[in-house]
Amino acid sequence: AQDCQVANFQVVQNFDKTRYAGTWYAVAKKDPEGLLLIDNVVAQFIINEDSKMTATAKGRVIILNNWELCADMLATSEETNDPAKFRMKYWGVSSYLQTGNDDHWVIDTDYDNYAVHYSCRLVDSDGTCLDSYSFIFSRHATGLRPEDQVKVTQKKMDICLLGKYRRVAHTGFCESS
Ligand code: DAO
Repeated sequence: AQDCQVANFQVVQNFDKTRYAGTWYAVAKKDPEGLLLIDNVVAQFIINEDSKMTATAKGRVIILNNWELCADMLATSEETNDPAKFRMKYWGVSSYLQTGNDDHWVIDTDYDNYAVHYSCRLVDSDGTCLDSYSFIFSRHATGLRPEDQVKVTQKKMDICLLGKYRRVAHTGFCESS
């Protein structure tokens, strides 16, 4: 049987946040309960002078049931004893957007092409995840190379989320706002 215990999920070894920095385009996403970012999702990780990682994320959202806009999110991070596992405290530039504080794990990345970014918000009593979200990131808005797709599919399986992702379109919605 497959091991879906969150605590046993493998993350990238010797994670190098400096190489992870820069722009990532979400090409696929597994949504959490009460999703926020729908599509046109672009994340930017920045390492500041005190070596701390911060992030911005943009994406199309729908709030108040039918109000569509481009969300501008900001996040700061807190390190843990595993460099590939950190906590991200995030909030919207506009007050009507979500705030939160989630565990963020970099499951896999080659830094130059792809990344599998995972967050479990709620661990069940049996150790599996009850509410998670995950981004498949690419350095290119056009998608992943076939050779990276193979690695990403394996990782989706490893974190028990194969078949749970949807494609994230990039239409330029957040470029004008
Ligand atoms: O879209 O429903 C959702 C969950 C996303 C939460 C927002 C996180 C934004 C800050 C983290 C940036 C790194 C991806």
